[in-house]
Amino acid sequence: MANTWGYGAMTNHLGDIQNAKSIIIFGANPAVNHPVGFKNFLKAKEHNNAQLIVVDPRYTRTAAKADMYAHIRPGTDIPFMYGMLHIIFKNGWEDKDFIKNRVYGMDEVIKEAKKWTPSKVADVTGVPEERLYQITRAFATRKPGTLIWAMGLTQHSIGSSNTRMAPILQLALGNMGVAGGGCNILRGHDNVQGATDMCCLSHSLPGYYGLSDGSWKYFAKQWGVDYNWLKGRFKSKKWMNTKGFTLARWYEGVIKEDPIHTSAPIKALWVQGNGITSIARQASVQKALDKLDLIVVAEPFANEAAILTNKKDGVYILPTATQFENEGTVTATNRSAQWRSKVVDPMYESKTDQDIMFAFAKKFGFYNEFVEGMKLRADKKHGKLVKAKKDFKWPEDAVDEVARIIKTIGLTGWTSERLKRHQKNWHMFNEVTIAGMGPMKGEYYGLPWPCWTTTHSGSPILYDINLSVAQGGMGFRNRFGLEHNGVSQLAGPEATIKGAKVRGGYPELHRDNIEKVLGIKLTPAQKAAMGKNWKVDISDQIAELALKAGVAPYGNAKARAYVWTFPDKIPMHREPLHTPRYDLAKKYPTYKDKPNHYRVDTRYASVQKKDWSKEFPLNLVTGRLVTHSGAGLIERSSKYLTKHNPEMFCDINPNLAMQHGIKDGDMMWVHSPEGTKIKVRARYTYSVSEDRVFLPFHWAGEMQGVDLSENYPEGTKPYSIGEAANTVTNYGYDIITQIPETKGGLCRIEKA
Ligand SMILES: Nc1nc2c(c(=O)[nH]1)N[C@H]1C(S)=C(S)[C@@H](COP(=O)(O)OP(=O)(O)OC[C@H]3O[C@@H](n4cnc5c(=O)[nH]c(N)nc54)[C@H](O)[C@@H]3O)O[C@H]1N2
Ligand SMILES: Nc1nc2c(c(=O)[nH]1)N[C@H]1C(S)=C(S)[C@@H](COP(=O)(O)OP(=O)(O)OC[C@H]3O[C@@H](n4cnc5c(=O)[nH]c(N)nc54)[C@H](O)[C@@H]3O)O[C@H]1N2
Ligand SMILES: [Mo]
Repeated sequence: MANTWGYGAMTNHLGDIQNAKSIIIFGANPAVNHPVGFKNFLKAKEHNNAQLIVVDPRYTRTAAKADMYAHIRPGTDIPFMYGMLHIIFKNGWEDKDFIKNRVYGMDEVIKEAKKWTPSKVADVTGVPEERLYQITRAFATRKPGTLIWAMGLTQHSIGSSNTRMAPILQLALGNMGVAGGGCNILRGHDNVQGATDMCCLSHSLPGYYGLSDGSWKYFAKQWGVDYNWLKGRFKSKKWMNTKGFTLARWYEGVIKEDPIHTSAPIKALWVQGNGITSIARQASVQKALDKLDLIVVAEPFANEAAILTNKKDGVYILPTATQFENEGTVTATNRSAQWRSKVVDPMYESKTDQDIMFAFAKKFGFYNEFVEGMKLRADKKHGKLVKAKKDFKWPEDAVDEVARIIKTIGLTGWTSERLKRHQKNWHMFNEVTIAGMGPMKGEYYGLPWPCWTTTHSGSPILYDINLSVAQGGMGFRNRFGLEHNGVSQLAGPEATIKGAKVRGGYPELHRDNIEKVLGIKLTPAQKAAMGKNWKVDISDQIAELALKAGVAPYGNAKARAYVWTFPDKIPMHREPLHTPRYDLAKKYPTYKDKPNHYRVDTRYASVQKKDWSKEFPLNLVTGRLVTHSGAGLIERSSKYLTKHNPEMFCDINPNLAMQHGIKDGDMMWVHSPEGTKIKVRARYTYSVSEDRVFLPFHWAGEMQGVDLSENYPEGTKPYSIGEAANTVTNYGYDIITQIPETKGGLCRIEKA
């Protein structure tokens, strides 16, 4: 099970942050979580005197390096950003030309921003008016400015609105599509972007192709399997086009705490590369694990899913090789690919992830279908697939298959041959621009997507119309039709991409409009070979002809500030399901309960109808430590890293602690509205205020005061075990993505 908690990649890249004159960080702590990349932030300060602004409910190590810091109440970033927009529009600091030519729906945003006066913002967010004004002025007047976010914005019931709000702020300032600007989402694991792009998710096919008949048929062709065979893998056709459960709530499919909508309950769990103890609401996860018929964990350590469960049989741990014992590509946070070489052969009896999957496919009788796509090549001239070889070579043929199929985000140029060349020449690229030199001239490091053709440079900065498409320029994608409410969705006449034959905006290209849009005439042979649109064009002619005309195949449209298909057309503030300001929940209520979302009903209003803050008055913030990662098993299995953080703890303000008679180093209980509790050591710090506590989520192996040591197979127990923060994280899920509200809950504390 791969997982993708963040969403959105960097529009620019880490080196480009050095070009920024101002940097605003919402809910990210790169000094701790991206410490190597953080050097670029510090260089921007040193070289450009860039103003570093941090918005975080805790005074973090990143905040310690900042010029300005806003101590925000968790879950109130939307009011904060509307407050910024309020001041921006009032002072005329917005980029009017950019908005006119490249943005749809800003009027609605302006209307909403008017309501968020600084005094109102101060009341909701806890950030004083003067601080909001200082920050806004610094960010709006020192351009270009880059906007950074990570999990502090996403892990909320309004996470998807948060991640729309931030780009709106950048669109208003015209900070998109420029060096030193952009929305730069710092992603998590080294390959979380790759996992997302390959859609290790339940709602889409690889490359974000939707669950539609057209996509399935395209993939059947590209995989070299019969469409009907694929269909036959599902209970019925309906389920083929229906989203599955999310990682966040797979357990509902077993224990059905909320009503589910599926063809059959889940009976077996296969875990490959996820901690499981990193999922919110561990008590429910534990119940589900106990109830399963079968649990298989394929990974390098004794995954603590197998420890958490009380199940005594039907649990298998398959020793899996690490990245150092394997070869292939990964995708970085800025959409660029990296070839990774094997350091040593798989040790002991472990097998690589792909060999485990191959063995699985053999056992279940679909091995031939599973690997067939790697043996095919595109006959571009005829727009057909041909079988090129009897057997495949791993990983080259897998990489080439991805390049051949995934056109939506432009992976066509990511051939194994090119990516290996980048690895060999990684010293031939500029750190700040990632442009190649010497033999790598004309290419950007890792060919950041979209990399439209097998000779394209890659695109280091998305949506830059001042760069030719051949050098990585492009407009916004035309994804949502030509017009809405009578307003054109295409970019305005002044937003012509540099060197393009087509003036201003134009629609995404398909077989039926390409002649008209590009002003060309296709030969009958060209037409016959061409796919229906640029996303399924095996001949790659649409992309190649587009590039010849200096345009990107996906069109040149306006960015949407107003999304007519979402529950909130423009981002709206809604209080977390468990809020310490119940007075505001009435004014800014959450959503209505949502039926059948990723196969499970999700509660919103029915949770918020109770004032939980009476019993649970403290905000619960969870996050990361520099010495540990994710579920923490890897680091807790290291003697040396364990020494730095030997024990699970709770960061607590001394004044709050004293109210409960908790001394520094005492054991304390943290209770949650779920009726669960954890016992952890108190750590005094002023980095959290008296109204909130912080828990790292890197521990497992204890459950509500119970030590689970006995469940570790001999010799596998890590040097440190502890309570999981996720035993007390609250119910609550994002309305679009179902990311858990692990940064927006409440708790109560007590001396243990
Ligand atoms: N409360 C709270 N919970 C959170 C978060 C939070 O901020 N607060 N953050 C969330 C986020 S953003 C994320 S990404 C998740 C992270 O949570 P997880 O993804 O669960 O974290 P990891 O520990 O990185 O888990 C990866 C597992 O993969 C194993 N592994 C490593 N290399 C390989 C390999 O090559 N092959 C295989 N098969 N396995 C391998 C590791 O041993 C480890 O057990 O946690 C989420 N949970
Ligand atoms: N050392 C280390 N590095 C890591 C990881 C790790 O586990 N350890 N994990 C990797 C992964 S998978 C990911 S996704 C990234 C995550 O990287 P980050 O997102 O930086 O990680 P977090 O510490 O979970 O959260 C960041 C900050 O969000 C703040 N925050 C919480 N709620 C809010 C809010 O409502 N508003 C605002 N503005 N801020 C809020 C928290 O106080 C915290 O300081 O890190 C990656 N890097
Ligand atoms: Mo993550």
